[in-house]
Amino acid sequence: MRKAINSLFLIFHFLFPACPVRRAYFFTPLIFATMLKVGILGGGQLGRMLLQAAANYPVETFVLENDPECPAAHLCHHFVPGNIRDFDAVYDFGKGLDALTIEIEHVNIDALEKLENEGVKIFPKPAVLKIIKNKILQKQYYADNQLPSAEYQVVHNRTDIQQYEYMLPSFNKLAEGGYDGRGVQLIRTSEDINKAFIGAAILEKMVDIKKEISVMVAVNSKGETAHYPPVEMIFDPDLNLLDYQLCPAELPDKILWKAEAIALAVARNFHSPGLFAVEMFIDANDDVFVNETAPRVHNSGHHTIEAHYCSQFDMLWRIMLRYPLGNTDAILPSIMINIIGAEGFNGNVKYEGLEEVLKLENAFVHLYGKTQTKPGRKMGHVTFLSKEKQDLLQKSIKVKRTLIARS
Ligand code: AIR
Repeated sequence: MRKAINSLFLIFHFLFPACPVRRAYFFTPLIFATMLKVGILGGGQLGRMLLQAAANYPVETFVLENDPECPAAHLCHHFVPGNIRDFDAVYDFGKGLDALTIEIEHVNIDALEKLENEGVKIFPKPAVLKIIKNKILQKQYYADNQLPSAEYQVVHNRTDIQQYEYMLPSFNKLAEGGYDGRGVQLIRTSEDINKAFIGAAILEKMVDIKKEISVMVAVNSKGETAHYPPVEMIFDPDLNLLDYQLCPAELPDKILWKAEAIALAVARNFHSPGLFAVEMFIDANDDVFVNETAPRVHNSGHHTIEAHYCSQFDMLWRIMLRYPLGNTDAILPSIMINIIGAEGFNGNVKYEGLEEVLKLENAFVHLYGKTQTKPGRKMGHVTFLSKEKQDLLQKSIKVKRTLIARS
């Protein structure tokens, strides 16, 4: 039977070499187990870790990114220099490929739509990227799907914000372009209204946050899902960047079930295969609110590399290559600490304290290969596994004090 299908595809391939389904995407991995060509838009640390996982699969990898020295450049089969925001660069990059994914949202979605129409599989679908890339559309999506999210208004300047003074304290978030804390600011009182962003943005009522968690959901092309246990995120209040993250989050069952149900609904309603990190708040009344969703591998899933049977990166390859979804269970509880460029240092990076951290039991160190450090830049992360929460917390404090990315 398999031989017969193989022959049919070979005949089809030679008769219609230009047909968009010529690479027989749907059947190739199952029958031929040949090398599919998969491209990644962006070459930062997320791309790098995705490529580390790709090494286990029959896949030929391509990266599009401006900087030939970026973290992912030396781990792919083919590095293509180019701007991920540029239509022609993305279209030319993607047109010979079987599938594409992103490791940062700021990509040219029009080019991805054209590629999708021509038969290239995009993870996630460009329609989802359009919603997520724009915070106004993203908030609208939660409202349309009855998914709880903090009250908000669309604003463009300080005059708009003045109308909603009753909502303060609120966050002013640019609709497009921000990431890792950029493009987000707190408008605490009417005095802060002066600093309002000019341009399409939202004003989002501040939630009285008790806990911030994230649930990673995997959706395959058949619509099957798998989700990872929630992680608890602790942010650096000054940089608005993830400081460290515990897994599993400590939650009463009722909140855990609520959060998992919401995360699954967020991911399923996109009707797209892919990996989705659903970030949520739990407030003082134990209500759960969706904060935002990342349609890709995510910082809140780094611990899965060592602490879970199937890592988030492995999972995305399983989805893209049409293999069964992996096991999301934890092997052991874990903590993950981001190594962030130290304040006051700009330039060629040097890591202080690396040896000391490597001496710690069950430390898994990931340095991203960025040559230049600057304050607040994500330079690496460290994961620890342990049954004891106290042990995890102590080790994370030690890492924060010891491992410094400076110039
Ligand atoms: N990234 C994407 N969205 C949010 C984050 N943190 C990752 C991606 C991207 C990299 O951060 O991997 O390529 C960019 O990092 P940097 O330090 O060059 O700005």
